Amino acid sequence: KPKTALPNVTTLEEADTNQFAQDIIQGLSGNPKTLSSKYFYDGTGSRLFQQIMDLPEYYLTRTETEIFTRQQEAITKAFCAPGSFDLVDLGSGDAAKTKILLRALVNQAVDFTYVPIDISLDAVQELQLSLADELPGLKVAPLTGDYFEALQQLQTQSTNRKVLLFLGSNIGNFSYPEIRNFLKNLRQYFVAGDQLLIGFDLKKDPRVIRSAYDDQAGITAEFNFNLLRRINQTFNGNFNLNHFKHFAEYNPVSGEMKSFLVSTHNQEVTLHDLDFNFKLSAWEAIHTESSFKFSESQIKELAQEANLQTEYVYTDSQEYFADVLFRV
Ligand code: AVJ
Repeated sequence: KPKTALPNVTTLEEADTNQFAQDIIQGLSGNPKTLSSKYFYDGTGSRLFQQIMDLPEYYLTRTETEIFTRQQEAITKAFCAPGSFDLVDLGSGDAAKTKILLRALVNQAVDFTYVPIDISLDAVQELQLSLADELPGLKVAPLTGDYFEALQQLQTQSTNRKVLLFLGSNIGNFSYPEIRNFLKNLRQYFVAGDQLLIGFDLKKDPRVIRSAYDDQAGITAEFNFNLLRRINQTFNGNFNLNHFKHFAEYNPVSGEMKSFLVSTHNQEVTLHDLDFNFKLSAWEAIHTESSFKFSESQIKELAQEANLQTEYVYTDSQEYFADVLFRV
């Protein structure tokens, strides 16, 4: 793996490709077949996700942007206690929404360090360049890699109070057990007084939700297919992208939005570098992503179980999305 990081990006040691290989073999050997959505985000995947965020159907980004635009003062005031802090942005991506808060904090001359963490090195580097340009006074200490490895790294380099952002409904990619586990694991990196701002996509008209994951322009389908392209590239595979269909389905009872790649033929796929091959029947589906939607009471219940205090629930005018501020 090349380490072309800008000087102050910390690239975490990567057993990453091994993990990727292991996860893929396991997921494609199972029944039903699965691939983890965390592998969507290579350079191409990150760029496709940026296009998704601009789609008319993809309301999530617009609604969270509305929340931050209208309530930036209240939100940033709520972060500020005496003394400096680290604003840790888990899964920062292009940080378009975070920048609204960053600008507000910089304008208030608040002393803090911005710590973007992303699985995509490309995304972190692009972000770093854009921040140097747009907010030259800002202190930035980026990290890339697995969330918890990055947080561990942060432990060793800073003892500041933490305000952790987990925006954009990234938490929706976790199942309930995974969320419980995630919040429990996070606790190890926090002390009393630290805060978390988590973006949750709320339950709403199921058709609105479904169309956000099956847009007219087909960008979400491209995003889903890119996972196969990435696997082909990384492991010398022969997935034929023309032999799959993107399919997305929302279950309003569980709040689970599921995306699939459905095989249109009986086919056999080989990942040469892994010495791995497997069969797909006609119309067999690979489950590639779950994006959970929540009610406010479900959010509060999760917080209670994790022993987090719910400080404030910020929502948009349509109540499509909620950014919830918790205190440890
Ligand atoms: C980045 C996980 C928030 O689940 O809505 C967008 C990813 N997948 N369209 C989401 C995604 C398909 C997105 N998150």
